[in-house]
Amino acid sequence: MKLLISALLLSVCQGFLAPVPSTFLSRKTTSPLFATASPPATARKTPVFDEVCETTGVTLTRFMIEVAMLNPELSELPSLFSGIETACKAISNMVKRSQLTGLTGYAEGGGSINVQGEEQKTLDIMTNDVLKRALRFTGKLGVLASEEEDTPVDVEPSSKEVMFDETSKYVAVFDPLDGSSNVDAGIPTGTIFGIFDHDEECVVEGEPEGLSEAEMVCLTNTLKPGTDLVASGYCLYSSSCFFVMTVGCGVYGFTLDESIGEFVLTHPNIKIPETSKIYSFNEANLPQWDAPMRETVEKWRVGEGKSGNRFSSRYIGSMVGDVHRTLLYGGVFGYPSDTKNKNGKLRLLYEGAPMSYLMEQAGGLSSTGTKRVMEITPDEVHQRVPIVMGSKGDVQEVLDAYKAAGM
Ligand code: FDP
Repeated sequence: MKLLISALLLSVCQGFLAPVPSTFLSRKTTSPLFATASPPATARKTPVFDEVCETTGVTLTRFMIEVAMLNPELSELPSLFSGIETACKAISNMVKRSQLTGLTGYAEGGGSINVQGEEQKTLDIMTNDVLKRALRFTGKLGVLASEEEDTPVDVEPSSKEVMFDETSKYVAVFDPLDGSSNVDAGIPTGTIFGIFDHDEECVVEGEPEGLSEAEMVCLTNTLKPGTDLVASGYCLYSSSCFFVMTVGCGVYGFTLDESIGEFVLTHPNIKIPETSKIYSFNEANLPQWDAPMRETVEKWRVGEGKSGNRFSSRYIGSMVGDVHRTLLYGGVFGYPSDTKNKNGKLRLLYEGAPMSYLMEQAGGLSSTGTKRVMEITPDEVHQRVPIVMGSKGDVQEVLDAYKAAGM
């Protein structure tokens, strides 16, 4: 097997120069090496591993090294991924042990409110901190924006802390613990991240409150549409801890093997089924949804939609868990616009865009109903966006309904 992997890697490394020998093309190697949905500006290559071993297979670290070898413009991404990976392992542990270590409930006994007026859980604050620390020490981050931070935070490390050549190449946006309102009940939660290129000229010193106009412009550097994402992904803290990511050439899923402390490739090149029988919404809001959304779901309930399938409902109320199931089983997940919340609930920059990138890379669609989520440039860091994402055929049915309604 080792020999086969080396041979395959060599073929892929040589890229266009040497075609992959047909004898090496097994079922998995015939899957597309390039993105079909929303191809990035420069087509990226992804390593191809012919077999996936459960315990000694391809680790995330190894995978990212291969990605960087094949795509020299991403050479600094592995160290950043390694920071995120470490943070995910730490957060997974914190979440798992929270009932025993007293990390449950609201921060400061209640009363700690984030910029969006939501009460913060103890774990919201702690996981935010874990991520910031893990990323700061990679030396690759210029600016961070997070659900738990009011404004983007500059994380230029002091020269003492830098362990690698410091280039401040990327901007990371993340939701440290998505679905945290569920966490004390042991329901799945997750960390979502998105990575953009950073303007290397932009260096910000001092606290966000005292920034010059130029520094503020630097900080709003984070306000980019999803089409500018270099990478995105999530960690899901559930029965297993999963790390699912894309760098623009397919979606790859890794599972934490706790016996060796490594994320191991278990879900290569995830493709979402084109049509499905599952919808995933907070249905209590259905009476307030836009008519096209409401009517489509009402048809699905009774098997009168385009596919004729009678749909089932699956809603955890935790975006990472709901999207993960949707990617693997197919279906439609969403938090649509309603009469009370015109922009739905989910945040564009660190929930909507990174998850849409994954969804499109897996062959699905993600839209507000009238617009591709990936193409929306945020006006502010915590902006919300209505979302309906998932299996192509079913999401397209929603888009057609909006179109037919002249919206
Ligand atoms: P949470 O508030 O628990 O952090 O955007 C956050 C989110 O969870 C998503 O993970 C989830 O999909 C959604 O909100 C759930 O909202 P509802 O409780 O309104 O259904």
